[in-house]
Amino acid sequence: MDLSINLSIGDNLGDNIGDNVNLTLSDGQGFRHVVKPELKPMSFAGFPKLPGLAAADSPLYLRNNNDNYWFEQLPSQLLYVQFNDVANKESQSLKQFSEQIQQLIIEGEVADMVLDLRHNSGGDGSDFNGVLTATIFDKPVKKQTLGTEDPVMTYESRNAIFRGDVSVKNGLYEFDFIVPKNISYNYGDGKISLYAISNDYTSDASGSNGKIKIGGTESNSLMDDLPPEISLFMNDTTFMFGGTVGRNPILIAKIFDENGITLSGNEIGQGVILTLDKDSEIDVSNFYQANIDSYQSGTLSYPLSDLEEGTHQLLLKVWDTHNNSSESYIEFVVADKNTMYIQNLLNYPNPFRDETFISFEHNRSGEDLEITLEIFDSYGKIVKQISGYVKHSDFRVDSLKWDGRNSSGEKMRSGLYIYRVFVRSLRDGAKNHKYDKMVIIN
Ligand SMILES: [Ca+2]
Repeated sequence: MDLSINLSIGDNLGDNIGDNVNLTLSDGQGFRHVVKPELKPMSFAGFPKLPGLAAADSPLYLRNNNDNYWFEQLPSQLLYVQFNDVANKESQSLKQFSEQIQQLIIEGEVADMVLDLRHNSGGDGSDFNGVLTATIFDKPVKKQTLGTEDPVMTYESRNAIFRGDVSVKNGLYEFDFIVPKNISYNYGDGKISLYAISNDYTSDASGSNGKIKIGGTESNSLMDDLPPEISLFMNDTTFMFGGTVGRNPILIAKIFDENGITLSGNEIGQGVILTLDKDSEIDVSNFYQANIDSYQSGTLSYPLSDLEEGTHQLLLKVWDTHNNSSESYIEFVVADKNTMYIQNLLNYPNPFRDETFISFEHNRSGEDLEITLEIFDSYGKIVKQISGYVKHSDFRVDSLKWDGRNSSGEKMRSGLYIYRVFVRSLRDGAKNHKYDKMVIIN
């Protein structure tokens, strides 16, 4: 049932307002009921004011919690002491405060004492166990914006020298790192930033110091001619070169160097530099993290987004702290999940004499596939066709075999042959095919 309410007010809101206000109720069947409400004049003299609160004393333990320390003498010679922070006050040093309390005790003014530490967050952290992330920054440098959209602006920034995780055991931690050769050599204030979180994620801690001296060169530094080792993957470390991914894959780089790597440099291009499809270089150093308790090995996880379908090339360049660099290259294919994609088609052995096995990978694992293998001679004439089905196909299909005989069972001569694999999904009919060549040696 539709029910609507319509309130209409006449144009003249004068003394006769009661004649002009109608409340109409109507339903979907056209039933209407009009109510003329009885109106009363009203005047507004502002919102009511709350009565003033009585000045009541807070309980003792909630008073002056921001004060580092204070006391109050209570009846029956009870001394209440709240001790919130071990830090001197301007008005009274901690030493003076404790002397004052001592004096009260000596003078016999105090029979009992309550020492309230409930607002004291202190302690030495010896019960803290977790992971600490440390970042070391070089001295600040002045940089300028490009000024392509807005006027050129000068700003200060710091290059990170090291970023890594270290385990905290009973409140204690230590970590090593190598200062890269490419820092600016003048002495100045570097910065160390620390953040720790406990193993059970219930507490954290942080701190920084912007007064650590960084600069100069080390003449006795260890020799290092070995560039960093890099292994590239897409999404996870089971990825194979040339594999298929979706449109938003994550680049994973496992990196090792005996002396650690350089995160970013004063020289353009010294850092962890990514080049996608031979396009411009991107400094992705901020996405690198040294492995826990190690300055030598670490992982880069860099999300790529909105990639076009097709084959992409990716190059990653990494510098160690001794100015040795290395590059690693990977190719991958971005495919729409609605298309059938075939990759890594090959036959083994090749060349072959008696039989060869054909294998390929695709993006439709788990689906039922119809597969047709066709063999052509070097003139393009079809010599053999083999068809079959694969139920719940794996990512890789390697069950196709050819014995080198044509459809009449005759052994084919030595030479080059072309084969085509045609794959169709029985789920949605998506299909594709791929050619390659094989050689028979008799
Ligand atoms: Ca090295």
